[in-house]
Amino acid sequence: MRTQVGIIGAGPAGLALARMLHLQGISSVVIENRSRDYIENRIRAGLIEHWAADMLTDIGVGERMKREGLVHWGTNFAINGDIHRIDFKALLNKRITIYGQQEVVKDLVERRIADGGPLLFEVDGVSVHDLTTDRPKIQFAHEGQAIELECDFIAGCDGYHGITRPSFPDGILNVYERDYPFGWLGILAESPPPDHDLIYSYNDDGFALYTMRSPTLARLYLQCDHDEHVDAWPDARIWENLHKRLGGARKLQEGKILQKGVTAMRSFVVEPMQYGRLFLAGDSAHIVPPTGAKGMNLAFADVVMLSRALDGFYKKQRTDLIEGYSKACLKRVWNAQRFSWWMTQIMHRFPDETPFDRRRQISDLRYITSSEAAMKSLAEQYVGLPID
Ligand code: RFL
Ligand code: PHB
Repeated sequence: MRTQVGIIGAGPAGLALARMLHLQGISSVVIENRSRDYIENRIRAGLIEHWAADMLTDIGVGERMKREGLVHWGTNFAINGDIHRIDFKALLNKRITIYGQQEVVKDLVERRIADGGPLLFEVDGVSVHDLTTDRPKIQFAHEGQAIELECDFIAGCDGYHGITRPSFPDGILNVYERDYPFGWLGILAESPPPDHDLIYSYNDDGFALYTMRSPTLARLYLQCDHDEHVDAWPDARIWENLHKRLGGARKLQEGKILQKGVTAMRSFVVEPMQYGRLFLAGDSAHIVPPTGAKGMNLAFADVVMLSRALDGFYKKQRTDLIEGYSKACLKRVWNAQRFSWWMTQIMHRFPDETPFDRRRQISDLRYITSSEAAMKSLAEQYVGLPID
């Protein structure tokens, strides 16, 4: 088997890259180790930045998002029940869109199939070879058959637990990371969202986030212990904490809980994001804590850069964009890392915090919800910096 770009992983990064390359007339093969059903139903991110929603429309996968996505021109911060809205429209004339990651994935899979594929699910034993030659290879098994895929380039879009990052030779990667001493318990509930916009709630009982998937479906998150099991959170405990941590800012209606999960909070970056002809994109190269809602958006930003670099290589024989890929991505990655870390550290309770820290957090929150300059700076980061 032979293709121009071998793409490992059918998450937002891999699938969006495949579509961009298709539009540029560059061939690719996408391989995914899970089933189609699994990747289309994995509940994760929900917030799409301003430029990313435009990009999805530009590449022809924005139609359902335009119909079903919930557009927000602002967001709320509650400080122990005292609610403040940051008005993105007035400050920047920009918006964010709430549309489930699994819906984006469904739209991209449908598009890929309509484009004629190939998109292979449930592949096994994936490994990469000859990365420093101009004919790198991916070996894997599919439907019981051993396959060697010869490529010009390989895109490692296989997420944090994938195989491409560990395939870098020893000594190449610098790792930068920080773990946080808490996690997020996330639920999906048949409950109307408590406000039209999201509410980030700072509370003495711990952080909570009130977001949504539709006018009748709430997506709700509670700060919980680092290694907590969902069994420690029966429904009654969840609702009690969700009411308490909203601090009376809004009323929350209880409803059936459809899904529960705990997510660890981590900041993680590897440098460089490339080795020979292997390029990492998305979660395979970096993880942000979800407080800033940047993970999927960064994955999209990486593949915009990669598709441009590959376009330059094939159409104009340019190698500078390919060589500069990692550097170009890391600028945005570190900006998003800083923002996500900052949002995380002003909103959460920390086990080693002092009364000084709590007062400092509140002071930060008061500033970003009252000063126009501070609100504008936060809004600019939150809706996402333009890709150029
Ligand atoms: P993915 O989505 O993990 O996709 C990687 C794909 O690679 C496959 N794979 C392999 N395939 C072949 N061979 C192998 N050896 C393979 N190993 C793995 C996997 O099965 C998978 O299909 O990475 P990608 O494409 O880089 O996308 C990144 C995003 O998924 C991630 O950053 C976001 O979900 C993070 N995130 C959020 N991001 C946002 O932009 N906005 C948000 O509001 C937001 N909220 C969140 C989040 C993540 C969360 N969790 C659960 C981690 C909220 C939560 C709770
Ligand atoms: C979500 O809707 O799942 C979501 C929104 C904003 C975040 C994190 C998650 O910061």
